[in-house]
Amino acid sequence: MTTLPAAFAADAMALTRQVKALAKSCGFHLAGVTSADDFVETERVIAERVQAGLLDGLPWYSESRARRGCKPRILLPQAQSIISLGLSYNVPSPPVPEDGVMRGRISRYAWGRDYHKVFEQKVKAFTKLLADTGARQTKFYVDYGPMPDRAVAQRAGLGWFGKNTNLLTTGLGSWLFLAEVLTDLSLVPDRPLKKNCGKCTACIPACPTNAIIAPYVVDNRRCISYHTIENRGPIPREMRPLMGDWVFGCDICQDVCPVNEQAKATGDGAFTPKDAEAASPDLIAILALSEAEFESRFRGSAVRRAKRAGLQRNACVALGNLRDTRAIPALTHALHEGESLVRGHAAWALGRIGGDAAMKALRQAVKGEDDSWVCEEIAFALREAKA
Ligand code: B12
Ligand code: SF4
Ligand code: SF4
Repeated sequence: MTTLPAAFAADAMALTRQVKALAKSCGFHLAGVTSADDFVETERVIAERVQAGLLDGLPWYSESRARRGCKPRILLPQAQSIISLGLSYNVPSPPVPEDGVMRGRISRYAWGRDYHKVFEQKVKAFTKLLADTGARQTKFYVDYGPMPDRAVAQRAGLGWFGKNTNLLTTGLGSWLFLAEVLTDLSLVPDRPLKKNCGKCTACIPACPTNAIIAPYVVDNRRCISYHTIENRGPIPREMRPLMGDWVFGCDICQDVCPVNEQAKATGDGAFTPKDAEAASPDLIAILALSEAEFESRFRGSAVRRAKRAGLQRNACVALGNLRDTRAIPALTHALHEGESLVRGHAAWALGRIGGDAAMKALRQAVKGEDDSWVCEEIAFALREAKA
């Protein structure tokens, strides 16, 4: 009788090792296990942040959805274990062409194929293999699920919370996508790592918009990543000058992180940019994209999420921040031809560049403009250009 638990534990350990080996064979860089117990502390933290408005702007991110995501057995009643999976996207950076073209920046995670698709393919292959080990029930989430991916990964020992809120890992840094598989298999949980950021605070002052309002707390409404990807409306005027040349996402709080200096550039090949444009796009060319051209250029890429008007809005802001008079003709064209969202931001960019040509374009545009918000942007831009 007394040998049974030991035998059971040995079996569970062997199964856990087998499951992790299967995850590696499917191309995942990291795999860890945690129990299917509730994420009590995470639920508390998330509810507090939602109530404080720190996740405002994300209509799909509700408190009730997040609370559900912290209770794995609501998602899969038979769940015994959660397998946390990490996939590195740290591929070598393409050199920025030195051709004098006005370029924006796309964050590293979106240089190659859309990670949701890459992850889904790999996770599906993995869950098939899990079934062969005896799993009868599995359910997986890739980013867009209700589960708190970082908290799952932290508890499964993949890494630790950075003060920029990203999950940091030894060897791969924070350049890592996360997903999880809930399963009825009884696996041996990993222990959370005992690591932390120590005295480092580099990411906090490096954030140009002060979005990291305290260690481990990001205010979504101030984050460039939110504004360039998720925000479907105008970018608040006070944020625009702080956004630099980012047109999709932002990597600053990860670029300055010393843990990332040690990160191996061995990310999945699917994330390799096909050319320099995929990381540093020509901003004028973005402004000129038709809907069909946008679709064909960004098919299979995460950048599609911003939609054409959102990306062109972002290109206007980046051009305004570059303050290069060569952008005036393209911005003037956008001021007449674009959707109202783009017209308003083109006006702002012209006001920021300033000078006679920009003023002339703004004065002419106001005559034919019938959208009150765009008129307001033009009036503001004219005041800026004069100043
Ligand atoms: C909403 C969201 C966003 C929002 C809000 C970001 C945020 N920090 O909350 C926006 C649009 C701004 C965003 C941006 C980005 N995101 Co995002 N995003 C998410 C999403 C969908 C939910 C995150 C969430 O629940 N936030 C709520 C807050 C409360 O949780 P949290 O910030 O993670 O905080 C945790 C810790 O800080 C910790 N904590 C809190 N207090 C304390 C106190 C102490 C002392 C300690 C130790 C810990 C601690 O507990 C919290 C809960 O786990 C997840 C996917 C998912 N389903 O989980 C992806 C996810 C977090 N994003 C991801 C990525 C890659 C990004 C970007 C890097 C993309 C980019 N380059 O532009 C940026 C990074 C910006 C940043 N500094 O966070 C990855 C992160 C991978 C990683 N290694 O961490 C995820 C996991 C997607 C994925 N499946 O791979 N994102
Ligand atoms: S992603 Fe950019 S804007 Fe957002 S917290 Fe990090 S540095 Fe700040
Ligand atoms: S920059 Fe420093 S404080 Fe910020 S996440 Fe990295 S190690 Fe932590």
